[in-house]
Amino acid sequence: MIESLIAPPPATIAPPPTSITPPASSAVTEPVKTVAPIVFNTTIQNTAFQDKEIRVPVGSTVIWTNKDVVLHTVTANDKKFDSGRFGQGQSFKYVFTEKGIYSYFCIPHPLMVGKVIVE
Ligand SMILES: [Cu+2]
Repeated sequence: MIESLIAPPPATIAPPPTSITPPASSAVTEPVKTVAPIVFNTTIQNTAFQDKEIRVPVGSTVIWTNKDVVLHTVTANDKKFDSGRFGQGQSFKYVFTEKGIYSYFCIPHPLMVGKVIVE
């Protein structure tokens, strides 16, 4: 038995997408508060992060400067950033482009901890 091939139906042309209208209740909009990013300088001294909690607006840069003679790191718990070991007088900087809470520690001294809160 030979079945004749049935030709596929002609491709239908999709209707143009309907334009999305904004909701009518958009008259009251909350003002968007934007806080300009800052540069926050902090130090590592006496085997401790001197600012345990740093609160900055999104887009801000945090600069850690090591005042100790021993090497330290600034390492995010989730490894999102890691300075590597850096010595006295050296700095590490990181730009926080996303809101969130960033907990970090020092690899040679795991009891050294701190966090950056980006708002
Ligand atoms: Cu350390």
